[in-house]
Amino acid sequence: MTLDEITKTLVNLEADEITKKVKAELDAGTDPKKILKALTDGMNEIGELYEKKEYYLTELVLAGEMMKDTLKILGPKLKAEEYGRKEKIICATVRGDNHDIGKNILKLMLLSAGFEVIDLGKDCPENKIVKAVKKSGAKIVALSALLTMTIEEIAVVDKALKDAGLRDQVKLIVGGAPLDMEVAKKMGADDYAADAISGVRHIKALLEM
Ligand code: B12
Repeated sequence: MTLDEITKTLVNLEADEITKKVKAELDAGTDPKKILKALTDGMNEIGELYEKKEYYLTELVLAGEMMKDTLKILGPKLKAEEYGRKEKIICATVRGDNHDIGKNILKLMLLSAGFEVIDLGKDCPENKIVKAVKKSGAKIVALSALLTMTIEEIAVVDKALKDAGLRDQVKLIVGGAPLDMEVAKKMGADDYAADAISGVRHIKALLEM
């Protein structure tokens, strides 16, 4: 079996097959990060099919569920690589936005790099983020925004952190399909990364590690 097959199984929405194939690939000794990349490629393809109106919302929901099932299996494998750096990172998807697959992948990559992750989930209001920063002393807030409509929520979080006098102690990094560095900065973020792997690299740089 190849990693291509994993991508295809996801794109073809073979829900009964995907976890079996991921398990088989892990048993064969494949790097879990490579499997994750194959799945992410599949989700991107599914996004394109949705844009072309070949797939509809039902397909998106099913793909999301399949992806979640595979992350349950891959998560512990990625965690096993942990080497014990315990900086805290707060992760959340902004208010109004229920897309959490990208955020969950970032979380897994951060865990596998040895960070402690405080996951505030999806559709997360700014006051919950402010409270978590206060309580944890985290130096990084990593936000995901997938909808054009929810980009503004980044600015809302930036302002809430400023109002609480916490903005100087945290760096705000954002990601998600509708964003780029320019938009991210306009919304008050300190940084942007296009994918979870470079996201971890950027976070390390923000922490000057
Ligand atoms: C799966 C999906 C869904 C699933 C989400 C399941 C889930 N639990 O997440 C469901 C079916 C629920 C859904 C619902 C909707 N969706 Co939708 N969805 C998608 C789809 C196909 C894939 C998103 C995804 O998971 N991609 C795979 C992950 C791995 O990629 P990612 O999220 O971009 O994350 C990567 C990077 O961006 C980055 N990253 C992400 N976050 C962060 C954060 C940081 C800090 C860093 C550093 C990096 C980083 O790292 C990740 C991994 O490398 C996209 C299409 C697309 N091309 O993005 C549409 C898309 C985002 N959805 C869209 C829409 C319109 C909707 C709905 C409004 C549809 C509707 N009519 O109801 C609803 C909105 C619900 C809501 N309030 O949130 C539009 C948004 C258009 C826009 N620009 O606003 C898109 C772009 C599809 C389209 N072309 O029309 N959706």
